[in-house]
Amino acid sequence: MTRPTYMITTAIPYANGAPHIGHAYERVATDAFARWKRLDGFDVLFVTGMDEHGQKMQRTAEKEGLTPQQLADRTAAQFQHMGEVLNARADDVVRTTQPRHKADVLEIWRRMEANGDIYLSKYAGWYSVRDEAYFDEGELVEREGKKFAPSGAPVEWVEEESWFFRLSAYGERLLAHYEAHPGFVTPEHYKNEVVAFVKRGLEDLSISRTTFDWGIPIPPSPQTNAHHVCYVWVDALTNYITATGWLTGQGDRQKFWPADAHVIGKDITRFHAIFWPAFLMSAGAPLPKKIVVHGHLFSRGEKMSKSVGNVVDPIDLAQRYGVDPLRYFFLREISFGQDGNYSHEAIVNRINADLANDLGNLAQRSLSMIAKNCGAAVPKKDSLLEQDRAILADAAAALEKARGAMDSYRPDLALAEIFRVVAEANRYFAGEEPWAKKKTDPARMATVLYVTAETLRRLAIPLQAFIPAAAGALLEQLAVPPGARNFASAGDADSLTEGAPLPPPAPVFPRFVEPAEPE
Ligand code: ME8
Repeated sequence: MTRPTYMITTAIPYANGAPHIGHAYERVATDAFARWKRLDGFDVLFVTGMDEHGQKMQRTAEKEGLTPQQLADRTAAQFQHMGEVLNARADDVVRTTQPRHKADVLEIWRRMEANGDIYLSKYAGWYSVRDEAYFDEGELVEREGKKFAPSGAPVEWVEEESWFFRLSAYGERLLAHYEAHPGFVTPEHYKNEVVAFVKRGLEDLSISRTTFDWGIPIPPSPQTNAHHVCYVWVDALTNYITATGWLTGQGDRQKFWPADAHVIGKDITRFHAIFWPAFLMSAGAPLPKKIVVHGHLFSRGEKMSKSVGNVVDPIDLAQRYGVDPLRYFFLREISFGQDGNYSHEAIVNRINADLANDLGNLAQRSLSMIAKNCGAAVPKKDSLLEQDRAILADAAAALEKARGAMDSYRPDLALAEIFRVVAEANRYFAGEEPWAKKKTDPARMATVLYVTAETLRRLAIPLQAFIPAAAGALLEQLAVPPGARNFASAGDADSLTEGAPLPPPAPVFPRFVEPAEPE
């Protein structure tokens, strides 16, 4: 039987600087969605990439005394390292300087041109290099006599010959698409912004530049002698389809297009929900199914900035708190789709309250009792009482509720549901007092320990999407074989086998203890 496919992507970060916490957040969230679908039996393609062309790259490289390619190589290695450290490696990394990608960009260009959507003209207007975006006069904000993009980036006046894309022709079709596919942009409020922008009327988009050369060259045309390079957003957005070979009909990943979800931050919805679908419509390619928008992360409410000195290296955070605790913090603390805050206190609180106290203690207490009192094997259960059946049913239902939350791209709600049952299981364990029954009713003690261990198994299976190493370690301690750790094995039929030997227990979630002040 062929498994259903599922393709998910992150935005491709600009290759002009090291990864920051926003990149880490996006990568971890996308990884959790990808892992979830894999656990649920899908054939998953998880793609990330690097946005390596454009004026911003060229300028940063000049400042650092590197070639743009050297800068791109250095940054690509940093992002690869981040993916490894965060246990969030993608199946493919599309770098926009790769030959396979250049071929795809030329192909999408050719198709859009063949469709009559590309013409030569002159651009005169405002450009923000930091956003790599054009802005109308009306969108700019003025401060101290200077003009800035809505993002706060400076803008400069650009006047040059340019190839244009007939974006203005796509307004109605885009609105019809949003209407017919209500979940196309999620959450809803970002969709409303997109719809409002399209309704104000779309202007044609300049899609080539002549005043610098760090980009994909547009093939010569009898209409001009100027050397044009592709506008970096046409180039960058095309990465998603490059990963599948769909446009050029190459490779064995074509079945993954259209992508199921592009996960992006809120600052780039216009490019993903307006420009990209219009390019694809023009090129005769199917549109991605969903644009999944996340908010931005702030350090105690403040935007990260080099001048404020609050830019944190995600690798440092992973070393300080641990990879799974950091992943858990990102996914549980931030309402996906909203902006969020991070601080040392908030991270430590999540680690100690949820992971160490609730899940960690339950696992450790029950598993060490089993090791001591049940011959280091899965306990034998007696007949189940109502409360036993209730907690097992609750754990089974948590997977279904979490699946609903993950279908809506809400990892925070999925985790809230799983940890609600962790809290229930703690109450069950405390209420049943298995330690007190060791002498008086050993059969009941064994049953309670069995039920607790089985509840842990049911919860650890979905937790693998979020905290893969720790959940894996827990399943290891429960002697669940690797082939039985997916959602299809989470139910009654694959319950723990009584009498199966268990490895010695080890703590999975240590508490975070503040390092002692140096004397
Ligand atoms: O925009 N919190 O690259 P980028 C959360 N190259 N996410 C954040 C964030 C923050 N503080 N800051 C940025 C680009 N992001 C383009 C993308 S896609 C075809 C091209 C997110 O390196 C941001 O919203 O500036 C985006 O989704 C991603 O990080 C890469 O940002």
